Amino acid sequence: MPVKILATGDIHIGKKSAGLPAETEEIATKHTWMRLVDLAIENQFDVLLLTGDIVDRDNRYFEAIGPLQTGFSKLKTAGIAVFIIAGNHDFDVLKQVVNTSEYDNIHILGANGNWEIKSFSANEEEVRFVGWSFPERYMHTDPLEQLNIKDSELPTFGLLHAELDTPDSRYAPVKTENLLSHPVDAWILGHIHKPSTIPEHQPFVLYPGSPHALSAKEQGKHGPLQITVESKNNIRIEQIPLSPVRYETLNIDISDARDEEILRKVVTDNINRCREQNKTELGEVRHLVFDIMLYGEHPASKDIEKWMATIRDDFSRSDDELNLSVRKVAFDIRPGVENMEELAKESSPAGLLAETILAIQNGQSTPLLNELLKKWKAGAERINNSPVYQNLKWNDRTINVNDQTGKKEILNQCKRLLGELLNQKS
Ligand SMILES: [Mn+2]
Repeated sequence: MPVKILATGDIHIGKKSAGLPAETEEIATKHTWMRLVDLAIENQFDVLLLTGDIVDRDNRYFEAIGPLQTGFSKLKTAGIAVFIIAGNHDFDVLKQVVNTSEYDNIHILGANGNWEIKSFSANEEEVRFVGWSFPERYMHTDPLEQLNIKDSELPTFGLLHAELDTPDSRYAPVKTENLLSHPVDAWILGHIHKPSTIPEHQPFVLYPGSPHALSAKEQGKHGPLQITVESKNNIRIEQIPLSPVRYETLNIDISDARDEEILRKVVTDNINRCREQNKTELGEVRHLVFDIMLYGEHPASKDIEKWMATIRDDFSRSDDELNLSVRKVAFDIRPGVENMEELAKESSPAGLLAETILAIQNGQSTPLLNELLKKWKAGAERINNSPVYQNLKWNDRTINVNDQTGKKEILNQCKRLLGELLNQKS
């Protein structure tokens, strides 16, 4: 029988999600904590791992103590073990909230910044947990320098609240390569609220992220990790969507929105598509919050802004159990040109830009376009070869220097410039 582990961090009990039109009970993280406890019990997990910042520093005593103790008691009754490390937010408060003599199922690992390793057995399988807790609010050095563990036959999980590959971080700067140098099968980290994608390779290095999205910076799916340990070489990890709030950004091309009705349809279609694409992950979501970026080319950008204000007001409607809302609308609209061919005949700067745009769109060339392309290529090569950018190369961040990429860039710039020129005229 496998060992079933539920892992999460950064619950920040005491906080609630920002940017919602109305305050409802479930947007407070303490409710997500209780749902997490219920999930662990209902799905018969053996262990709950908590990777720090469970309690938010600003609200650490009043709001957190009640729910935490209720949750820990329920877990104890259900026979579920809890392994916790402290983060920068709760380095001082956890010890006070968790009286470990009262809860023998709860283990705070690595108190006072000393690494600690504990083994745990369930279903005739044994695993190891190794962890380190923040000793104070800031930690400027890499805690891994103090870690010394021996290889083992047992599946080993590392718990650490830290910031990866950010040398000047105040929050335990850790190099990924140092994580990989220890005999650990999966590193479960805390501090970063955005869940990291789960890599295929081992050892695993992952941020479960916050189980409850707190702001528009924390987009997409949020929830704890389910870790199924069959053996040292067979560890399966999947994320369970649990957050009651989900933030999404929609980029919508409004170039064809001639009137308010069409704009409304374009926006609604995009929202419905987003819901459709993510429908398997929306079961627990009660608030779906959108940031909408309208872009494109339109002869009357002021109209678009006016129409969108009405649509936004009409928009917040609730259907079933899912509340939809728009947190923010942004515009990047270039005034379109009614007759580009006519304009291209003019010898003005606007005419030259129009001619260049048409040439790119029709796959033709002009002396100006050739000249621009040559300059773009030289500039792009210079950037690619600049020592400043060498470090980014591993990430495929170099510019693809070819005609197609160049023309696309030039087309965008010509359109933007033409928009600005025509705007000045009116
Ligand atoms: Mn933190």
